[in-house]
Amino acid sequence: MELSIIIPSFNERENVKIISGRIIESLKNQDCAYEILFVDDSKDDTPIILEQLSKEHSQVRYIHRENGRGLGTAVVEGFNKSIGKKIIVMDSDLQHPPELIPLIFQRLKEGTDLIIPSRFVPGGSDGGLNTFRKFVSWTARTIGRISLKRMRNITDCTGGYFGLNRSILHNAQLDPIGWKILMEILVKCEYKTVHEIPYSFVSRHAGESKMSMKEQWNYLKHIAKLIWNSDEDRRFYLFCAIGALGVGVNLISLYILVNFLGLGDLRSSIIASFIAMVNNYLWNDNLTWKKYKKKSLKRRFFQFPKFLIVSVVGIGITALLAQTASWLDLNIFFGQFAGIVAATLWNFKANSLWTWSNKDTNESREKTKVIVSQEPVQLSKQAV
Ligand SMILES: Nc1nc2c(ncn2[C@@H]2O[C@H](COP(=O)(O)OP(=O)(O)O)[C@@H](O)[C@H]2O)c(=O)[nH]1
Ligand SMILES: [Mg+2]
Repeated sequence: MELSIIIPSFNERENVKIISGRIIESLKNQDCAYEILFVDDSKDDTPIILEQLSKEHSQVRYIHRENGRGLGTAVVEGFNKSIGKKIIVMDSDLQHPPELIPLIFQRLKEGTDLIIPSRFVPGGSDGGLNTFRKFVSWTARTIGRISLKRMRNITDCTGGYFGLNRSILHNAQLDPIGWKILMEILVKCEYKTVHEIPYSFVSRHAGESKMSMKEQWNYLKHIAKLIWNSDEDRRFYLFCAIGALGVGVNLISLYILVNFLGLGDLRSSIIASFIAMVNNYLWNDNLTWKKYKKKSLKRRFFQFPKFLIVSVVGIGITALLAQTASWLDLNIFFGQFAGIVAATLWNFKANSLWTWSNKDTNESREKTKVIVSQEPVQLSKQAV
């Protein structure tokens, strides 16, 4: 089987027949064997309609789960029970135009691993949500894109419409909390190419949205879990947390040195900073880059000096930005804050590549580099 179209459904009695008809119509000129697999958790009579549909059309199949456990697990169940080499996932309420399926399928056949129809690339539109839902959706997407590196270049990383090559699922343990299965795939699967295609997200055809506050909360829990599961993201947040801890250690040390040991201000400040750097170094060595612990004594010996050099350059970057702000007559706190952000990024990158390089460990550094592309604007007319 070349293609499986997986459709999660929950109380979609008015929609399942129409979406099946539109999919069959859109694929009628394609010479391809495909299946439409509904994974249904409905409490209404949707399963009865699905049963009729599966009798009328040989392409339509469905699984009905009595005690369904949400949208994400429904899609994973669809992955496990479908047989197509290529997979397309879409909602059942017709907010995702089935007429885009041939183009998604075409791009998959051309060899792209993951295709994401996007509302937010030129030619796409997000007309199907009201202003409040648009705002909630934008906030959720922004939080996701800031939090997870793999989502940063993807404009529509929280949508429910996407296509993929089944092979990218092979080594991934998918265990989504809640709805955003695409996020789970983006973070956990091994893929090389992602391609976004513009499309217009329209209003639901019939029935009601099942989005709820609980799902928004699940989304945040899902992001936290993915950060913990993703080596590259977890390292960055651990590094930031240790940096924040270091500020505390620095201030407490300064207090002790000045008040209890009676050292002068300048000497106390320098020693306190040094203690904080040792503190940060030890935490990072044993936690953040634990996997990259150096085995050779010589490399270990040079590691702390490397960490110090990186930190000193970081302090220089902060000072430079603070000074620039003051030259430009901007608030010094603004400059210092921008400097801290820039220095944190520098420190993380430099420590990652230099201080804790993977030269004498067997760990390969990061996952494969991912190339993200978008459909050229002139082709956007094909989007519906
Ligand atoms: N199988 C299954 N599908 C669900 C569940 N919750 C929502 N869906 C389906 O997921 C899709 C998206 O849900 P929808 O309510 O339209 O959310 P919205 O588009 O964000 O307003 C629709 O096709 C729903 O029928 C669930 O618990 N199980
Ligand atoms: Mg919907």
